[in-house]
Amino acid sequence: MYRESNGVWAGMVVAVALLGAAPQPHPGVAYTVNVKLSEWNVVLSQASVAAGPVTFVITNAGSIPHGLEVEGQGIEQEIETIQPGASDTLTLTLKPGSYEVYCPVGSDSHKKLGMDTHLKVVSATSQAPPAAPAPSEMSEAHMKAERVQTIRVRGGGPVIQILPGPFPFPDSAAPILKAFGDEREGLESQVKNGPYSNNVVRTSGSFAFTAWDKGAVRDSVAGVAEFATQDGARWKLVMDRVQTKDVPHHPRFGGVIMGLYYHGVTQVHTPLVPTINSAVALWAFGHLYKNDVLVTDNAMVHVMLLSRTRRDGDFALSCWDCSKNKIEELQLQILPGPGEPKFDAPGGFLFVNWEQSQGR
Ligand SMILES: [Cu+2]
Repeated sequence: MYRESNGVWAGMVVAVALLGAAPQPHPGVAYTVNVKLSEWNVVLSQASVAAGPVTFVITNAGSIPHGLEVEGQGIEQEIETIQPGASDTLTLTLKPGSYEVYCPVGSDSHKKLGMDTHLKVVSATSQAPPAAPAPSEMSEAHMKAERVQTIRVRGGGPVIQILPGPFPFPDSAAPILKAFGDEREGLESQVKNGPYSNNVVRTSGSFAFTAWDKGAVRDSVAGVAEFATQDGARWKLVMDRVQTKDVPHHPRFGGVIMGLYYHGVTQVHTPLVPTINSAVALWAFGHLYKNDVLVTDNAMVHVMLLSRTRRDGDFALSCWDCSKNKIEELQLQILPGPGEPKFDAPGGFLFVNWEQSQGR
């Protein structure tokens, strides 16, 4: 405690030495707050400023487009989305109070992934704000890690297998595909013959799992899916551990995340699924068996309980923004593990939906 006090005083001495009478603003001169955007953080150069004009100098240091919104005390202002490597500025006159500073891209999905912080604005005539650093990413991650949420999901209703075929919304996805850089080529081939098609067959099966969202890296999952495919094969998947490795467009949220808007226009995960709201999304490794014979212990699994995307009857994809639909579609996607051969199934992957599912 004594050491910390010393640290604060040392900081204030430095701040006063550098800024003279700071933080009293010079008339007409705006404070500058540098803002660094990346996946998935908003880092401010300082946690507090004096009231008055404030210029945010915003840099996108990430690898996908981001934006910035400042909200509080009756103010709600945002910049246009900026591309990776680009910068922009936003000048606002701020009254004392607390402001939320976040990325609004993707119906707040980037915010939910962690691109959210706060700026404190203090009265210009009061004492100097301490030159405290912005809250560290570590401490925020630590706070998030304290919350544990559990969801139990059971598949129900019609079971369908989705076979490779053309993606029905290529025009809607085209502008978004541009932002996907190196991944674009692979995605464009999926537009022609991928797993988000209307090439659907009815099948049968069961799927139930429990997932725990424990914050940064301690999530877990346990569950079993059993289903038949079009060719009559019987598949069984046992999930017992999550995948946690993030790549820019494919954050895996420590394995499990609940209540997120993503896909489509959100710039999170593939744009080749309509924009949806998910009760739970998870990435896992699984043990996969075909007709009781082990295929792999490292199957790559993506599961979502999401707002409905497909039509009754023929199960064609029926919306581009499906985020307001009822959350009852349970998607199971299984791909071979890293370096493993494709599955003996159409397209080399398994994609099965339970159309009327429940989570609690
Ligand atoms: Cu963002």
